[in-house]
Amino acid sequence: NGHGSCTLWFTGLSGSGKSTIANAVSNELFRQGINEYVLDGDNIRHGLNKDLGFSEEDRTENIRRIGEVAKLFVDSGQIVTTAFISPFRSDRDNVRALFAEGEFIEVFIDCPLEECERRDPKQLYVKARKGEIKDFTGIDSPYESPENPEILIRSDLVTVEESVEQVLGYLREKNII
Ligand code: GGZ
Repeated sequence: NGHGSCTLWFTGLSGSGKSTIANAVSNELFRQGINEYVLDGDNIRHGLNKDLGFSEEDRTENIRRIGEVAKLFVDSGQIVTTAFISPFRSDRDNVRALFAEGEFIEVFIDCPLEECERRDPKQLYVKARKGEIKDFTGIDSPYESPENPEILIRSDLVTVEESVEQVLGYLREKNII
């Protein structure tokens, strides 16, 4: 079908812009006629993973299953974009190990916690600060930043359009699209 396949694995805090940028990338790939799909909380946590919560064990299992699903998409020749916090480095590295060299592209949506908290579109940080939500990433549950992401986007400093161009530029440079 004229293009390569890979996983664009977005990781970052709640409110960092993962879903927004992932969906904007997806729209642009679709516009270019590329076979692509986005996995996010809406289609995974409400279905396949609706038995899982936000304990460390459940997050690890969440990411493990999503990794296996992403692998199926890549085997079928598509570009799959995933948008999950995926806070633990070891979980992300285990997913990376499922893929051939170059097929797993870690996209770190790097946004300071203060900015995520300022945005707080769903008022989840407010609730977490009050103790109404336990184990909230960045508040009372850890986020382990990627050490060597293939792509790093400072989403507090660049626009969504610039972020999309950064991702597409990478895919072109690697001759995936
Ligand atoms: C973090 C939580 C939590 C807790 C509910 N911690 O901003 P959102 O709402 O739309 O994105 C968050 C989403 C995180 O789910 P993931 O599957 O991406 O997490 S992980 O990769 O860690 O498994 C947030 C909402 O779910 N949410 N409770 N305690 N985010």
